Amino acid sequence: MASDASSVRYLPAGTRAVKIVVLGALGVGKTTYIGTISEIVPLCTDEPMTEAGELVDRMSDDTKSTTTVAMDFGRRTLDGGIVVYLFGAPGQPRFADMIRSLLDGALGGLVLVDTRDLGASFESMCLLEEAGVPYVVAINTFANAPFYDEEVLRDSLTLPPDRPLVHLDARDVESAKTGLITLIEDILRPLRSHA
Ligand SMILES: Nc1nc2c(ncn2[C@@H]2O[C@H](COP(=O)(O)OP(=O)(O)OP(=O)(O)O)[C@@H](O)[C@H]2O)c(=O)[nH]1
Ligand SMILES: [Mg+2]
Repeated sequence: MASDASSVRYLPAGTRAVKIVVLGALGVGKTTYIGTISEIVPLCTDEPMTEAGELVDRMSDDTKSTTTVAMDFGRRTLDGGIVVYLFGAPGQPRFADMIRSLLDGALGGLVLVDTRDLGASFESMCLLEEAGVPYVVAINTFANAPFYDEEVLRDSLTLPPDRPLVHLDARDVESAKTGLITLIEDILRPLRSHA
């Protein structure tokens, strides 16, 4: 089984499998992220977007032609043998019940954010807060998207100080891994402090 050179430090003995969910608004790069980081051929449930959703499924990139209709699934083995099972959520708020189901048993959530529409991220963050699942916010860098300082981002997203914020490119495996490792370390921190 492949293993990363990147390290997740101080793994408690016995931690071997972790379920995490990748969330975020429509078109922020969730499917791309899982496709980039997965060591297995990912399960992808994208289907063509039709005129029926034209008025409700709005996003910054109007050239996108498919959308996730159920979930994405991938797997990544990190250094130390920890196996991360990645579930990608659909982006439309009307699938909130589906996302709640995906969050069942999840140890963490990675919220991808496109700075062209920060407000669209609230839904994902609320679902995670409601489910009591710790999360990391990852700004997925798009070419035409505005750059904001961390202070402005935290303020705009009302992101609590204890929630990590990272920048990544969902198309680049090394960059994508920074988000995953930050999340796993955040999940494991309380376990380490009680070890
Ligand atoms: N520039 C840039 N484009 C990206 C990045 N990540 C994804 N894309 C592109 O953005 C588009 C949307 O990506 P998807 O991965 O389908 O987004 P999604 O969040 O899964 O979308 P839904 O399932 O419809 O909610 C695709 O055309 C990607 O090629 C990124 O980091 N930078
Ligand atoms: Mg998708």
